Amino acid sequence: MTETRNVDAVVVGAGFAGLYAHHRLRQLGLTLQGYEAAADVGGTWWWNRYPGARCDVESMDYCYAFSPEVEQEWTWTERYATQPEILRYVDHVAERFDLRRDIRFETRVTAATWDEADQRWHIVTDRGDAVSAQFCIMATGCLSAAKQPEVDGIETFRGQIFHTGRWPHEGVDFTGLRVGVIGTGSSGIQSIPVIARQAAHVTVFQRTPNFSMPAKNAPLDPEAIKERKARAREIRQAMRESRAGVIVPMPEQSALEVDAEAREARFDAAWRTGTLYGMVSAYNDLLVDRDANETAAEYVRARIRDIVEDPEVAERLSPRNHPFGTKRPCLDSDYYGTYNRDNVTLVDVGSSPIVEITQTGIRTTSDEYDLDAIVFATGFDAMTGPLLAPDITGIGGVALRDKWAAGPRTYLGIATAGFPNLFTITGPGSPSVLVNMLVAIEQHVDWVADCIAYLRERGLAAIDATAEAEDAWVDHVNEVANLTLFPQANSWYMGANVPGKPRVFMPYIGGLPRYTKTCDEVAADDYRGFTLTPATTREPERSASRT
Ligand code: N01
Repeated sequence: MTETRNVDAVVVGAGFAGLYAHHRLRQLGLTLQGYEAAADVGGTWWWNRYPGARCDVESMDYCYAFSPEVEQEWTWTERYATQPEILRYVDHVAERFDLRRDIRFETRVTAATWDEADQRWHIVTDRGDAVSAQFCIMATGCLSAAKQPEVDGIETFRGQIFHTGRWPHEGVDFTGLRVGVIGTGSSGIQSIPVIARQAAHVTVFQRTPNFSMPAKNAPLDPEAIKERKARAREIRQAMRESRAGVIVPMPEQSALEVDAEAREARFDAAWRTGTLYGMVSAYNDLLVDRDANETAAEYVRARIRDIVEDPEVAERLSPRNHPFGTKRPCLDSDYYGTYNRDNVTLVDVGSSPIVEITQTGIRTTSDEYDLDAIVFATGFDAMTGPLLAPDITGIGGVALRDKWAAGPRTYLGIATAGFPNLFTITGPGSPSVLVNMLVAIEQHVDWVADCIAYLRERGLAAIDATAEAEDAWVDHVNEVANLTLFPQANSWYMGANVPGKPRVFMPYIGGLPRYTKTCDEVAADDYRGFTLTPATTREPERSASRT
């Protein structure tokens, strides 16, 4: 039988969140054990190596700020960093702070059980590790549980099969092959143009068209880098105070207050910025008013018609069943233009669904397509998938899977009642995927580290969200979401991409500054809405049910 090791904290995951958690918790003097399913650091950037993979948040924004030294010594080369460059950056940070030291790679946490007697988590892995820890930090990422489509016959296909989120490290040569790509979210939209330049033919199986804007990626100007480094601290602070964790001008005007000509000019300027946020924030009501939203949606459709030569293909590519921006929009490099190539075919599997994968290709309700390779760009069981993959069991033997059967329930997206000392970095109910993840990650990890320091200074064994505080937070998350158009889309934000998953808008859409202020106030008020348990007794010191 494996001997159980004792540490202060287990950190699950070694992406941006897990690595920063190691850094902060080590600074507090905690003993740590990290686990990571991948063979090395990087999280989502370790796995997502598909052709064309790059970040759609600007590289100089999508990086850590905890170290002014790293900020000065690291120099990004492109406006939007490629996946290999991001991985080099992660490696640099991991090396510089010796962050791999406590991490066991190629090891997946399979279960975490809270022991009420010793007030600790007991964690086991698929490699037979058994460890006991006072704290369990789930830094498992929001988009890390890759989702295969629910299609029959995958195992019968005689060609090669890939998932964008599990791409082979040695790369894939599509030269001369007939490739089918299923899915037109960010991963499909980034990879299709690159695959099309190599393959003999690409057939895109599109269920729902998405809104995409040109990234206008380019090498970074050395002067811009210099200027940015000089103002790095001030800019990062402004990012923290911005709604989406990136600096975006907040418009005062409604899209419906201005005439069509003025609107067109504003959208033209937004389109030219080559940013995700430019179009979405061109007017203040695009995400809350369907008529206002339709002006932006129609603008993008008009750009698709401008680019795509075949009007029927342009129409098939034009999103019509969800408001603009309510499924995550994409940034692309020549996505729509790719459909002008002779070797690219767009198949609408929204109207003629895929029936099965056969030995030789894909059969839809109306046709059959012969293929040598199939790429699943079908996304992820987002946000809750990675947290529900291990068997997590809290007070009274309650399984997290059961507690969240009707959708995730958290307090501040960072804790869930009945699971003491379990912290979910960028968990459901926090801004996470709606904002610059790097800013969200640092805010969460800092909050957790400060909370752990608070507990240790006072000799407290455990912290647990109260059910009242959690209920109030869940109500607030839903209330804010329902003020927007987001719940109208069948998006992964809503769990709609996974059959049987509860339809709940998972991230917190109230904006980063408001969220951070709430977290800070909770902490300043001696962790309002949490129950704190002293080490010497199993009775709660006080039951703080104020929310
Ligand atoms: O996944 P997705 P993704 N039959 O869920 C389709 C981040 N990201 O990997 O919309 C047919 O967006 C599905 O169709 P539908 C970013 O946050 C960032 O592309 O469900 N089709 C959809 O078209 C992003 O939003 C970056 O009807 C099926 C597609 O597959 C998130 O990750 C890069 C199907 C999945 O799109 C996820 O992006 C990449 C089926 N059975 C990702 N099942 C950057 O930073 C699914 N689909 C640039």
